[in-house]
Amino acid sequence: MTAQYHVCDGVAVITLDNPPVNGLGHSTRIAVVEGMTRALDNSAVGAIVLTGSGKAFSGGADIREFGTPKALQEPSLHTVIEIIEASAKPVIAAIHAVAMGGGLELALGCHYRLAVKGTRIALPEVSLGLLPGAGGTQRLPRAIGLEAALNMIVSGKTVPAERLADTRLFDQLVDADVLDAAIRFARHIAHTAETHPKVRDLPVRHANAEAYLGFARATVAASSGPFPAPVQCVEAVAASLKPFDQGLRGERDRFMQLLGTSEARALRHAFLGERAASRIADVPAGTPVREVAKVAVIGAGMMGGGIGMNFLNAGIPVTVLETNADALERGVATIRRNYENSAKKGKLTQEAVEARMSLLSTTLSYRDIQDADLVIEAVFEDLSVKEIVFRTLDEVMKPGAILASNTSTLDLDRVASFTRRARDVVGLHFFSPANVMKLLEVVRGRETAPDVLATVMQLAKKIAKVAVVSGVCDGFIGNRMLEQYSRQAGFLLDEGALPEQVDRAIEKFGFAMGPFRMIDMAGNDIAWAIRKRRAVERPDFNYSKAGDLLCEMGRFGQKAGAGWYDYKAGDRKAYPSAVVDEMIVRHSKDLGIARRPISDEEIVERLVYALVNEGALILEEGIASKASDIDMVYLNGYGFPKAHGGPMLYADQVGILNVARSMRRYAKGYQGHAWQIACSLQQLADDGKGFND
Ligand code: 3H9
Repeated sequence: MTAQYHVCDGVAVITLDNPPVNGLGHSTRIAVVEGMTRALDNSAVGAIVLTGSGKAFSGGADIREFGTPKALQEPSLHTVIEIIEASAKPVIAAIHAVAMGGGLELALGCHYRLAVKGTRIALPEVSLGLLPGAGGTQRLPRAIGLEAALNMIVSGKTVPAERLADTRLFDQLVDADVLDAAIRFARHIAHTAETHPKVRDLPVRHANAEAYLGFARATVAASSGPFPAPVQCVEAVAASLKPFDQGLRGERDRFMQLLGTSEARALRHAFLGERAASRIADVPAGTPVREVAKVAVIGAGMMGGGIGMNFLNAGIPVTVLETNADALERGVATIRRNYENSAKKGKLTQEAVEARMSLLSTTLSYRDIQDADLVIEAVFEDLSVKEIVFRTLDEVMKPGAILASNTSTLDLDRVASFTRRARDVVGLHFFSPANVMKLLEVVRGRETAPDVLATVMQLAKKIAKVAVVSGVCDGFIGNRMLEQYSRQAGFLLDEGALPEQVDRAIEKFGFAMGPFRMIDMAGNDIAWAIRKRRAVERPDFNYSKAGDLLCEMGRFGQKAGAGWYDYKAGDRKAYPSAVVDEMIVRHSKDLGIARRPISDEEIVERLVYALVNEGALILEEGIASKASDIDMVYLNGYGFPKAHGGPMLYADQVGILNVARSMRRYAKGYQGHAWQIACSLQQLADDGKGFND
């Protein structure tokens, strides 16, 4: 049973019992209705208390049921709330920890609500591409006022219960033991009141509703990008000014409409995918973890400093090691400057800046880091440099310390082989700027121990990263796929496109930044060096030569004031460059290519499908264990548009058959050999399935 029922001295207590957060799935809804029926049928029961077990009152509708028939099966959440609201016996919600989404809507259907102070209250459906669909858009404005409700519903933000203490949302806030308080309240109310209040009967208050809604409509429409839900939230809340049942019907229609959108599917996928990424098939949930109370970072450059900040932010002491005092001083100054900037923007108090800086220490000697529980190397990306570092770490670090490399391309198993403790070695690939970017690729070596993996996955949560496990291969999940994407971008130039067109097309699709603006920021010289290495390692793996010609012109990107684009001093804006465009056109001529107009649609397909095909190979090889892991890498580390849910989900939404058909067409074109369609992708196309089915 996913809800328990017991009677205690004239009060029936229905306890939601559906871990982890009492999601209101089908079986829970049935169990609540059964509890209500028993309570209403029992003449010895005078009042009913509805509460939740474990770590939440309720986190809302069961997100995992969306997209399945169970989501809409009766009793729906509407029906459950209707039964509660219509009950002749008073129903009291006893709320603790979390009341979100459908959970809050359920509480709003009760006659009275008691909550523990500090309870997190939200209608966060908008973050899932939805609106509150079980009366929230109608009852919350009645309980807390139009404007406050609209703000909560459009932003999806969580507020502590105390902030709503003066509203009709709560009848009492208590310090602890809300169930006990609710039972006492229930006994009292059962004997003293004849009728019990319903939120639906309250008026919606606002001094100037029409003007306010006009303002809200305009601002929300301007800021919601490709997502339809925020605007729909405003309209649903606006309808709360109408008679209750009319508003409720409107809410239902809008909810159903949003539920089927690709944006809602993408956001749901992101929510569940982030959490699924932390589950590793052969590392069971209860695997013991190592304590990480002290961290050391080797290298005080931009990467090392950013990595260190993550731990300082989480209250974990960090020692940064460098080879010379100047580099250390510069590194510490950069960390302080970053914090001071956050303080200037009001994101941190000065005390918090000092508290974080006080956890930071520096050293030039490995002896001072030997008792760290985790050491992360962020030195120059060269195997011989890493070898020196890891041989030294093996000598000095205490037994059981986790030895991590921030390598983005090198073979982690080689790195581990420089030590006599390969089980303790793991890759922690942070993305720049490391204190900002959410993604952490956790690279699992051949011998990495399960408890090391479990420890770093848990630690990743503590430092607010989305951690995804990758096997060992060149570029791991993210950069390996990016290489195919970049290759296609280059080939498009050879055939007829210009950098600005490619960037514009993919940015219109929703990417934060197109490939040419991105590489100008990262440095064309870095990509050039990788291509030179590749030419030796894999001579069959070709690229457009336009990137090399660009580097030969000294156009290394923003840092050189010139790259694929022109840049002006003190301005990061990219200006199309006539010189570069000329070079590209000349290069096509030298290749004997008659340049052709290329549509934006082709640009998007070739770039995104190149990611998809490599993603499919990565799955086949077991480098990533599930398609959603790949999507989490791209959503959190590479600026893939959230509205599309990642390359693999996007392919599913387009239909794998259509994707494969386009790939076959491109395989017949210029540099068609780059389209070696992955067998697994072809198989899915043949079976009419998707990567995420
Ligand atoms: C809705 O209510 C629609 C209605 O308006 C209308 C219906 C008709 N369902 O985040 P955590 C799981 S839409 C199922 O790591 P935390 C989650 O997957 C819903 N499962 O923990 C994870 O599972 P696992 C509106 C859920 O303590 C585990 O719980 N509600 C749900 O950091 C722990 O999650 C929301 O959008 C759910 N609703 O945070 C609330 N929620 O361990 C979304 C969580 O197997 N949830 N899980 O990987 C949250 O914001 C946070 O999870 C919460 C707990 C604050 C509740």
